[in-house]
Amino acid sequence: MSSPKVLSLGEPLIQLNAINPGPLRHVTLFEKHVAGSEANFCVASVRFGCEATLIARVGVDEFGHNIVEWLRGKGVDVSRIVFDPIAPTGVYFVQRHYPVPYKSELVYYRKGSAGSRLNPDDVDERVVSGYDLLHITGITLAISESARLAVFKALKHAKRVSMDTNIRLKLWPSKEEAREVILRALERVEILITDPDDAAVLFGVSKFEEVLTALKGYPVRTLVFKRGTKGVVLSCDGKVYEQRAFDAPVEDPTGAGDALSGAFCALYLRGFSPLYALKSAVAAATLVVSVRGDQEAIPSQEDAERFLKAFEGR
Ligand code: KDG
Repeated sequence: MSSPKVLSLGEPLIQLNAINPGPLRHVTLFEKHVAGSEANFCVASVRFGCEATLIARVGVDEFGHNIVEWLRGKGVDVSRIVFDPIAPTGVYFVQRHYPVPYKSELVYYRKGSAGSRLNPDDVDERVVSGYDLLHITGITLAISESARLAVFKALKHAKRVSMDTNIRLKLWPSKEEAREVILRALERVEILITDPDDAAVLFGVSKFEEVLTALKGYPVRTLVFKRGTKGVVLSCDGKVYEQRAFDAPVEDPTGAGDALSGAFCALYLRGFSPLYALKSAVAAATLVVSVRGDQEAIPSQEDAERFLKAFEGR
């Protein structure tokens, strides 16, 4: 049987990750990585056995070439990434363990970037309808009006849709606008990935059962609810599954959610049981948390199994 095909659209970014924890003003060394939520999702879905394509724009600059060459090397189909001659590739910095230990803060330099110039002309409806799953995030809905229109165009033609709400408040003019736009997109979503903070913005509630109730009236059949150190709860066709978080050192949690979404959606599409997909996805997220960089430690399915075996009974 051929591998399921997933499609995503969003802004790939260059990440400059602080080598040392603490406030960025005192950091002298940064490590460069390729990142961006939707690019991370594509890499994770390839690692877990799907084919993945990213629709995006990057600048005609060294960082743009870096992103395209890296993603191609990771097995992502980059044929729909446009080199935009007008604007540069976006970058962001990661401040780690400050002011909250075990958390990271993202500092963006991306306004007017090539990635934010994504627009409906980049989305070919016949292409979208040829994929098994379209994955969208709240980030692409936030970065510009044209990127938002591109997402809504893709939504019209997608067979099945997954969405990670990924509300980055720094990117939205207001919580109200985030709420209104993301709830509009939710009308097409079958697999929803979210967390208590985003649920509070969207539905005014933050407990799993309350979110399930709030979702009545939307087409969501699968809810992946990330609760950080408390683990993940999954509701799938009316059944509830739970996976605790694994105890592992935290270097930088950035990107862990994307590894989780990509791994879960890939295994789910491939017909594995919801619990197996959930466990493997939490294993992938744990490995990403334990290093700097969003994509380097995303495991293969086989390595996720080795991880789970090592943790069994601990
Ligand atoms: O989920 C990780 C992403 O947040 C990170 O790679 C940067 O895409 C990014 C964003 O917009 O925050």
